[in-house]
Amino acid sequence: MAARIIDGKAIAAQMRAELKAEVERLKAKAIVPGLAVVLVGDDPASKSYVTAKERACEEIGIYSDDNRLPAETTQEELMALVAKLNADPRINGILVQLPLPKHLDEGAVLLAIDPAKDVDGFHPVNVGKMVVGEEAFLPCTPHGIIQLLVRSGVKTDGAEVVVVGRSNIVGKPIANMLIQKSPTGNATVTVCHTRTRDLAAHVRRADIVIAAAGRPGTVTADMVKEGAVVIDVGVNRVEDATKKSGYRLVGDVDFEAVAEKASLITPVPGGVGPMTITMLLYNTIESAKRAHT
Ligand code: L34
Repeated sequence: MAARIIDGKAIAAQMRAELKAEVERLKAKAIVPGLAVVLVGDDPASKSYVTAKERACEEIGIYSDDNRLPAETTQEELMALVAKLNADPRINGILVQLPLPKHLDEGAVLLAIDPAKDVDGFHPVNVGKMVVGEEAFLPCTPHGIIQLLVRSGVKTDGAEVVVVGRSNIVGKPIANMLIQKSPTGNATVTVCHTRTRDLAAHVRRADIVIAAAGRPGTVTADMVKEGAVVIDVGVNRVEDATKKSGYRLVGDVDFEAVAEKASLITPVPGGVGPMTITMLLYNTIESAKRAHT
């Protein structure tokens, strides 16, 4: 079987058009959603994601407040900025791009963000609400994956899902979302990680594979069941002298070979990445609506 491509860029563009119309409706009621973006240091990948997030805000009419701090920023300075943004009524969402430089305490920063402005869904209050199935901001990457599945007609009810990776940003939340008793859940989920004994044996059973290990070549064609749906969350920069930038992006999946066996597959770039940004816009608009009801 040759896979159909799940075009994340196209699905993201369609959702952003819907969100733009929603922002216009809010503006007619004098509500302007606002997102504060915080980047500490100058990691090139983080810089490009943050810039893309700000540009996406502009495109759909969300006010964006850019906060770029030097790598030497202290914990106290960062905590003071978060406190200021918590108190600013123009700001409905606060995004602190991860990872932070090593000398900073990530957990303490995430805990300091007002849960009502935590549009990344990383505050323990929102994580806990998600786990027990209460309404909460859902983390953007897994939320984007759910949207890709829904909008591609993939049913999760009763499906065997194998998640490869157990990060707080992707693996843990997507596994939780997919086991919820809900129309976008009801899956049987296995989470694999670096200590899993026989990765291939698990992945071979999957109707849906979610590769979020952060390592190229993690999922190879021999591991994938004929007709499986493959979602590639990896965004790995590998050196490539033929590119102007000196690198190219690859996912965690051996795309060419796996595409021969899968029924549906996401590309990298142009798969999950654009949806992550789109769900951040979605959550910011939701937050603005909640602030005004
Ligand atoms: N706080 N930190 C916080 N929230 C997040 O949701 C993120 N994440 C991850 C890293 N740290 C974070 C992102 O924003 C990963 N991530 C992210 C966002 C966007 C893209 C990839 C990862 C993206 O747009 N990817 C494009 C290619 C971009 C490029 O050319 O470099 C794509 O098509 O996949």
